[in-house]
Amino acid sequence: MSNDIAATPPTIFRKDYVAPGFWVDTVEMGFDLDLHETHVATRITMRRNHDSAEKDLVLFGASLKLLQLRMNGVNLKKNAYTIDGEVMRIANAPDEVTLEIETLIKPLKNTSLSGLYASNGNFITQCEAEGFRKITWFPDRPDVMAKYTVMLRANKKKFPILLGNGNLIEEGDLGDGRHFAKWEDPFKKPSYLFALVAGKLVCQEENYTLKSGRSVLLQVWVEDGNLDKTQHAMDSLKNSIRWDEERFGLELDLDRFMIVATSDFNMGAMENKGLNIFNTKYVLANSRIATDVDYAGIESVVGHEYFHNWTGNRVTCRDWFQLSLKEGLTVFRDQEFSADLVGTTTGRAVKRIEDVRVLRQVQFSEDAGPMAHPVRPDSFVEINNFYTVTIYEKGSEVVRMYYTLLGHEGFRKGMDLYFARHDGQAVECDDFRAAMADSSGRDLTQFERWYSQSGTPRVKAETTYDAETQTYQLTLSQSCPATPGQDEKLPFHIPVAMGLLDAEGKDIALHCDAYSALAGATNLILELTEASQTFTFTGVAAKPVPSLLRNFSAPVLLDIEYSDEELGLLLANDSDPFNRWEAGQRLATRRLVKLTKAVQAGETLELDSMFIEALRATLVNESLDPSFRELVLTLPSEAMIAEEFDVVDPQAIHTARQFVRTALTQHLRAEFLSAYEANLTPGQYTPDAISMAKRALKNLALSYLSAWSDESTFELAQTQFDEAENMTDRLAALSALTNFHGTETQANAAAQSLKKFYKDFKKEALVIDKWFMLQAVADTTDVAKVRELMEHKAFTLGNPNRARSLTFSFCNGNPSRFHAADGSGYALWAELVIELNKINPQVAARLARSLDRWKKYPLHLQEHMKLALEKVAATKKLSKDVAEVIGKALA
Ligand code: 0A1
Ligand code: ZN
Repeated sequence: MSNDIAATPPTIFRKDYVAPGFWVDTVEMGFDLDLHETHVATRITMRRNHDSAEKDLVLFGASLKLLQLRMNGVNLKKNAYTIDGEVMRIANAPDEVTLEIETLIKPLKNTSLSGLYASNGNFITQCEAEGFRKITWFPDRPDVMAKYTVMLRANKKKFPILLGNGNLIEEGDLGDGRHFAKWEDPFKKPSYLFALVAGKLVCQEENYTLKSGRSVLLQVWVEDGNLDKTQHAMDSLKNSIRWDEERFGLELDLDRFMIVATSDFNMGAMENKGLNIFNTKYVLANSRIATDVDYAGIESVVGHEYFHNWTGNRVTCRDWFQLSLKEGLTVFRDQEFSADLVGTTTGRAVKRIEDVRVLRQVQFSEDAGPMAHPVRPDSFVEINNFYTVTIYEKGSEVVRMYYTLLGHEGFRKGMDLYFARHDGQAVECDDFRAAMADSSGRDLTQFERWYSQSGTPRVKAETTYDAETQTYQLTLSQSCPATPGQDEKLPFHIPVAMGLLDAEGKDIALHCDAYSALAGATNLILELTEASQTFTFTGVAAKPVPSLLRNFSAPVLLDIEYSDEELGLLLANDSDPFNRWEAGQRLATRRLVKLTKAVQAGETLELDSMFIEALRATLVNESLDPSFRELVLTLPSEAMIAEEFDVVDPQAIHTARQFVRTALTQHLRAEFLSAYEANLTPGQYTPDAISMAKRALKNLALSYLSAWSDESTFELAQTQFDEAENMTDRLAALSALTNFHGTETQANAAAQSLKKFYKDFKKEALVIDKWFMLQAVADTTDVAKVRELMEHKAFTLGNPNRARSLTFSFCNGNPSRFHAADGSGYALWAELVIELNKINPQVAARLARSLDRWKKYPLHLQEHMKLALEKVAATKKLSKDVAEVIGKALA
């Protein structure tokens, strides 16, 4: 690296963990809230932790003006402490300490959206992971848990609503145009769960009766004008409360539970104790502005944050390396919640397929790139970069494997033991594993490798059949590629759910030597623990077709050679709906890879009838749930196809995939039209599973039909757009119109519809985000068009949702255009990362990751990407966040 590239910021290691030198018992805070300058007075009572090797009293602070620091009533002189970066050390502190700290902070200037900041004139906080230190000096680490009392004071007209964690214990006027509210949180919590909100807000509220008979107050707070969009969030909250009582026996521990929506938020939402703060995207919904996907997203995020109250808040993380302890577990819980709410077998499978799609497309890619890290990382530079799909989604898969291995009851016993042991504590991933092991009596020692080893394991399946002895042998071998810092891997403990199908596609009763107690079952969980293992099945009358990794029982890549006929049989018959879908994806991937190569070689493209007929049979099979048919008919994304290649050619992939879409429409036009007609949902919009499934299939049909450009399909899309009664249908139609490759008149009509959409919804920020996003991923949108859209008066990089809607969507969701041969996409990316770095490092670092996999592209593209990466690396005042991502990409 050249000299002008800033030195990489320091790395923090898990092995260096030292318990805090002091515990905190109580925290009392007083806020004088002012958007320009907020005064914070904090009194902290602390006592020495005699078990710690740390003898100093250590506090963290960032972007603070320190006005006053008193210890046990005495002003601390400058020479009584040292400050190095964010770390303050007070040496020789007595064993019992009361600290009184006064700080001054500037919410309006805080564009990082971490700490205390302003959003549309309201005050919002975000303290995870290390935002509390932007409010006051404090031992801001998750293993320091304390009880908080908070006094909020502010101008009553400007900030009529004052909210904090826990219970409101006092409120009143101060006489000078200001008022106050005092909040007390009865539970010990780490500082990252602290929150306050102040401003002009309105709420939908309801008294809700818990199973125990206790009544609690539920509130959803939004900005004025949005009260017609809170019902779904409220319903989702009530469903979450009920579900956690029923499935895990966990009750809401507060008398009051609040959700606040803000349009300026870095992530999805935050589980602050009793005062969840949400991105508006995961609260606001009605049929006019939100799609079915939005409704589902709200349900799962409301659930996720609520479930954190036990998995995260009551039992929290010892240090940030244990982040997946709360996140993996809570994602598993929210996935199960959504699946249980649908209730049907197909509904569960559909949810599972959707979750696995995300895992494979995003997490497998992360695991194969420069930012690959274990579910429990060993080191990081900036913790905010580790709120990743590996921590969340792979972490959830790890929890799911306990569930698969231990069964429904066994898992519940493990959870019960986990809470019995650790309520009120800050613990490690190992403690969770110990609870699962001890409650079940199972040896889960080897299972630890799922936490310590990064990379996606590959499982290879080979089979032999001996007709004479009617014996079938399945050999499973595992390996895992090298990842940064981990060249060699040891075998994982992998649950492989499986069955065998006979020639009619029926499940065979299994007799496996290693599982004799389960003889006759049609579904077995094989446990692969060695590098290679052979499982022998007896009494197999004819060569079967194996169905492996049912319900995606482990986060691995499965290599198995199937013939087209075998995949056809699985697609038509497998009793495991996940593998039924999987067979269709395998058929499609095989063709997409071959066609991509044909595009590169300049050969003519052809789609075979076996594939077309298999999809036709699924499409017209009305005994299958429409949502399942929609999933089978959806081709693997361009990103998924890219994973099949060592060197990625985004334009060839795009051409091949578009070709398959067009060819399918050409052959299945009539079937798509009937599917369209058969799945209309007239009448009032409801976000129930059946209607959502119908809309999904109908709109998929529309999207296929619009790949075959003719007058009647354009009209179909135009009519749907004009007459849509809900956002799901309207947006799908607009997307079809925008992506229509038709005449100039049609292109003009599509442009008119885009304009109208903007005009009709310009007051709805979340809909304008969709408007930008739809254009960002349109295949006609090139770099120049993105630059033009960036000039639009509604565009700003200052709002994360808006920045993501256009620029992230383009860089991550429009690969054939982003990877333009002249490198113009990367030049745009570099400009954006540099600009965002000044405004909001967390958001900048997310975008920075779009070039993670740059070594997977052809050399001429790599050269352009490297230049762009180096340009960012050479930027002055690069945040830790961006520096870490870029540093790892260039390493
Ligand atoms: N704990 C939240 C996610 C979250 C993490 C960091 C944030 O700011 C840096 C904000 C939210 C969750 O899992 O929902
Ligand atoms: Zn979470």
